[in-house]
Amino acid sequence: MSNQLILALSKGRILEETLPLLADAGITPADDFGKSRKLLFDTNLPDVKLVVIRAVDVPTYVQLGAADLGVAGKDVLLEHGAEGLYEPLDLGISRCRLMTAGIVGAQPARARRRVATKFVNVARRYYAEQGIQAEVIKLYGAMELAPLMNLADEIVDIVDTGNTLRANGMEPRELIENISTRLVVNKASMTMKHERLKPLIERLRHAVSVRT
Ligand code: PRT
Ligand code: MG
Repeated sequence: MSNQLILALSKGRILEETLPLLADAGITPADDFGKSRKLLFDTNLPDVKLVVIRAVDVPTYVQLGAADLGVAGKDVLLEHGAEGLYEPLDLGISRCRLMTAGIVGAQPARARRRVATKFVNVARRYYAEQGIQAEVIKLYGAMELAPLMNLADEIVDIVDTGNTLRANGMEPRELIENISTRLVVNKASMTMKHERLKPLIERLRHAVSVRT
């Protein structure tokens, strides 16, 4: 293992909320951050580098030790599975809910409910726990369209304000999980690089605690 600490960040909406939190913890990206197509960045701390990747890829990088730490939504972590990962800190950002949703007023008619989602593992587990027979259909986006097009009876998706559902004639049904963004750490790194990881995690913990 190298002497560097690699921190993997989820790009997109989580990144926008992560950067101020990192700044509060004394970690700022080098000047060229975001200006180029570069994906690997130096920071003000000589031993800390950042990679900015697709949110769904963060657990993979950290699990396999390509990154020592990562920032990822709990939804992504639930879907991916937590093997090889510690989750020492709830960063409290990008809060939302994983929910089932369907067309306003419609009752799921089929005995075997059709569910469209990108969270297939979460959905399979959830419906099994509820004792509901479900055929889970993997989609990569625009889940709200599936019931309107009669592709599915229900969706499992992220809900924040509920505006996206409402705009498509749909309503939230059951809450599956409250979601926020988490810090994850590779298990081997936590042991091998504990001396350098610990103060970093504590600075982040402090930055989170003074916000709430
Ligand atoms: O875009 P890409 O495919 O690369 O990745 P991504 O879609 O996973 O990234 P991005 O940037 O959309 O960030 C997703 C992460 O942000 C999720 O994993 C959550 O942890 C978190 N998050 C917080 C959200 C929302 N709030 C959110 N509102 N992710 C998505 N949404 C979407 C939701 O999918 C739905 O389309 O916003 C819509 C619902 O919002 P309301 O306010 O209309 O209810
Ligand atoms: Mg997106």
